[in-house]
Amino acid sequence: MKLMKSTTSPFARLAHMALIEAQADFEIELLNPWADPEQLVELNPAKRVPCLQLDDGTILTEAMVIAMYAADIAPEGSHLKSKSPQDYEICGLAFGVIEAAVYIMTGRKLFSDDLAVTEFDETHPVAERRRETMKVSLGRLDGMVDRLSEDRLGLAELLVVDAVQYMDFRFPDNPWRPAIPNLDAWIERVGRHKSVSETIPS
Ligand SMILES: N[C@@H](CCC(=O)N[C@@H](CS)C(=O)NCC(=O)O)C(=O)O
Repeated sequence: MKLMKSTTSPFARLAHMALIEAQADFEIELLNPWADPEQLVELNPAKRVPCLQLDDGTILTEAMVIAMYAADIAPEGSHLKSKSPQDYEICGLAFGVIEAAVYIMTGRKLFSDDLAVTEFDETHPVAERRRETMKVSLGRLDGMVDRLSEDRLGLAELLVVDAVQYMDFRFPDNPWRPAIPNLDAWIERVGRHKSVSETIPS
């Protein structure tokens, strides 16, 4: 199977990390979705990454759908298969952080077509709202670190890594970054996993 992704997308990263944790056999096609590459547009009407083409031609879109599929094909005992309401609580918070961060980047694109220009962040009340979401959610997640495993990565663990590292990738040295010492220390420790180290946003 083939995963279409970009190196920056946290949604695509979730799909990629989950497929690695599922020990799936897949290849990667790197592309820029904003450039409307033919192969992506043909397969995914949303023109977005991630997009996973299975060997029988089935097309899976949307990060959480691909993560669910990864959990289905993962070997018995994989942490991807262990899902509790407490895990889902973490998943929801972390996914919300990712969505809020991407929302701000999309706002920048709408304002100036330049992701480096921060006028949207500085002037639009919705940007402030999304920043608040990131701050509060990350603060809550910091208090939930003892629920996260260091040795076995499931959906909750992958989403938390993805959320924190995407925030740091897109908003480096930002003055509003909340203090999340527990999460920072935990991420340092899980960096040894292939699903984390081989998918760092760039
Ligand atoms: N809801 C989708 C969001 C995917 C998404 O927004 N991907 C972005 C990259 S971070 C993209 O491909 N953007 C191109 C576009 O919006 O046209 C998911 O969960 O997979």
